[in-house]
Amino acid sequence: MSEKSFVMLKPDAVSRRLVGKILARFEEKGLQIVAVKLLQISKNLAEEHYGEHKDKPFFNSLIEYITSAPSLALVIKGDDVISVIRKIVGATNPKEADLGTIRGDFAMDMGRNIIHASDSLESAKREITLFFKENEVIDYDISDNLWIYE
Ligand code: IDP
Repeated sequence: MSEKSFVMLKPDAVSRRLVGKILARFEEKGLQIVAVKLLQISKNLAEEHYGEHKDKPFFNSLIEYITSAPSLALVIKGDDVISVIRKIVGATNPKEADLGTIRGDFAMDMGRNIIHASDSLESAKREITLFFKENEVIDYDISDNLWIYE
């Protein structure tokens, strides 16, 4: 069964013009973009999205970074999409992320790690609802899914 994840290209990814390269990795893998939105995240939205980290020492700098310039919010669909995307994205610390992952190939610093991806189906649901209205997620089928899935 196809599941959905929330993915966000953070301000450094957009400002460094890496959007095309990053989206190509998801598309080439066989995943499907079902929603996309360029937005400058407000302080309120950033604080809600990262609510679980509010007591961490890096929280304020994280909010400042995420709200500093436009981000690209996405919903991506596919089988086992949460774990497949987390593998493509790589470890939180880009210096430790494997080469071949997005963070491993494009980033250097925890505080500039260029991309967010949901860590569970539960958080995906919460994050999709935070960033998108129901009618902004387009649940279409494409015929080449037959060449991607058995
Ligand atoms: P994740 O993005 O890989 O799921 P989380 O632990 O949920 O990692 O942290 C959320 C975000 O907070 C990270 O992507 C990163 O931008 C930032 N962050 C996490 N730990 C640190 C830190 O130690 N210093 C600076 N930023 C951090």
